Amino acid sequence: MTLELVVAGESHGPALVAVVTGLPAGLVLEQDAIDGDLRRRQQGYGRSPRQQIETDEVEVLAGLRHGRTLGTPLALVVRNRDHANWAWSMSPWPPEGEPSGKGTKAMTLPRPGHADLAGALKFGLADLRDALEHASARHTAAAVAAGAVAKALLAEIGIAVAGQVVGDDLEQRIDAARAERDTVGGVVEVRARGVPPGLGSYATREQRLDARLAGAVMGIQAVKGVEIGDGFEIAGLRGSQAHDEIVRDERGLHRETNRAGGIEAGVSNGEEIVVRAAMKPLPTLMRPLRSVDLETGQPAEALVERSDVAAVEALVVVAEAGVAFELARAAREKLGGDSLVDFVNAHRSYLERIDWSPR
Ligand code: EPS
Repeated sequence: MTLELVVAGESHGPALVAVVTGLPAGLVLEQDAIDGDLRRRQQGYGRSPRQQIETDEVEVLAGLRHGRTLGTPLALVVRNRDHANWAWSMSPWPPEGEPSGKGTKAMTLPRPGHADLAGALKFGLADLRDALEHASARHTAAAVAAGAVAKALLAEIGIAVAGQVVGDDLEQRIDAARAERDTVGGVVEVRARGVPPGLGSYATREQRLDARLAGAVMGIQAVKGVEIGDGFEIAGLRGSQAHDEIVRDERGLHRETNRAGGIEAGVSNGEEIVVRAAMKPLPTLMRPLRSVDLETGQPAEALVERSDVAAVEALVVVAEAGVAFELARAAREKLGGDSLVDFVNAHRSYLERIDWSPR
């Protein structure tokens, strides 16, 4: 039993669609909790005017009845309100009538750092819009909706996932960059409390929880680095300083430090899971970098279009969703169960066997 997620959707298409399979039956979902995370993702300093057009809300098309999962594929939809302005350009079927609205001209000026050039070459595209639309970070709205579902499942076994921006100078950096028509990135941290020892496995590379979380977070648009625990700092320490000594108390076997970020040998060790992600500065620049016009082959400046100065605070919510989904997936693999009751009971009896309780 495992959890899977597929997201379909283009940034200016009609909607984003997330399909989640592998949920147990009987999980209660709260629309407000999902919409709350969607709203958090839209907020944050440095976002583009696009966020004033969108009011992201989840619609459920399948897999839920009267607020409870059915144990069948769950289909979540987040509509793109901006699609109304792109209806001709982003029409799924050949558009009728004269071109109108936004995006009617082919894009041929790839932006360094965006999907434009790699996508055009890989898929043989003449209009870069065919590459950037699905690659766009707009897509993360649907992943956040799925992540909120994963959080609801994790809450049933006492796991809570929360993130924050690392560093306190983000707003100043954004103001300074905006004044110079530039962009910034940043670092975010996600922590998961209540994760029992034993999620993930060293049996194969694919099962290692640290590799899976790194993949989940690196798979988010604009993330270029991932760290588990004190990952990079540990490299410069001695072994005697780098590891977390084992002690026994009334909660079972625990650690007094957590340099490993809650994972050893690809398996959760019962301490808080700590994942950090480094986000690159966004690639759509109001003072564009050098590029080449793919239509003429001549040097040119990269495309300039509406964009964010930063989306670091949005990444907090998206990274929470990625970590939550992967932890929920690992928990489904470990605990199984077609109904939520089976899943929760399996968790309880496992904790009894290992004599462990969360901090
Ligand atoms: C993005 C470009 C901008 C961002 C978008 C990601 O979109 P637009 O071109 O419509 O202004 O706003 O992010 C979102 C729409 C969102 O909801 O996060 C990009 O090129 O990746």
